[in-house]
Amino acid sequence: MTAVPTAEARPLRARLRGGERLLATFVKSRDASVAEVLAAAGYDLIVADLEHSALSVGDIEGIVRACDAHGVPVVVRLPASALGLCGQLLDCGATGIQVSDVTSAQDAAAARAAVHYPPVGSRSLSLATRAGRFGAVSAGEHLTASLQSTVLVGQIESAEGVAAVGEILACDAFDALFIGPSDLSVSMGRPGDLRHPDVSGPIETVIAATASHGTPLGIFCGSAGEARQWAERGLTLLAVSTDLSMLGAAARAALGELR
Ligand code: 3PY
Ligand code: MG
Repeated sequence: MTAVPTAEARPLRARLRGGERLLATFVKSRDASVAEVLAAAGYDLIVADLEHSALSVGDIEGIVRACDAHGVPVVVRLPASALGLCGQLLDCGATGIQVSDVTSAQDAAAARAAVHYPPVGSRSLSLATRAGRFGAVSAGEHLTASLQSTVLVGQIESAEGVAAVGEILACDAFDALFIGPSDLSVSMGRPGDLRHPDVSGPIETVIAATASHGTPLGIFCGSAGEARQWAERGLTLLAVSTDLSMLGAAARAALGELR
């Protein structure tokens, strides 16, 4: 049983941990119809972006509801400074949390504490929530389902995070790590130059560390072609573009043809 009233056929966490290739995209638009369009298109999961957007917790509830109708789970990406929102977001029915810029074992432990109930973490319990089926499940059922199905992803996107990837993996807090190439390129002093060895070298370090630890790895991809290349390298969680990037690209392409 899953923690939320969802049509999700096979729990995302099992698919992720099983090394299944998962195709995602980021959603930043506040209109849940946009997430619904993407869910209907067949993405394996939607990453709702609470770091680089105007989305609020209330928007996430609408996005989760829209995606539930298509059996598509929602993972919410947020900065570590917003870990206090994890309980509310999971109560809304989000399947997981993706924390940006994890740089230490302490960061990993804080993320785990924020998303899990005691004794694993410190999430507060209420069953008067979507996740608690508004009281239609017992506390015990909800706690068991949450522990089994809540997904936690940690982003590695700074020199500090790459240097600490071994200690982060050793915490076993995350179901997957996820490379943020843009921030990593800035952190390495090569903004936007993702192919520079100062950026590609650290990416290789993370690929090697996760492979030897047996932890699935994801990455943000600007295009389907990029995603294909990373898939060939064994990365399994492939987040391709964002709702707003896709809209902007389609709009510019149409204008380019007509002008
Ligand atoms: C980055 O590239 O920095 C990201 O966070 C992508 O999600
Ligand atoms: Mg980033």
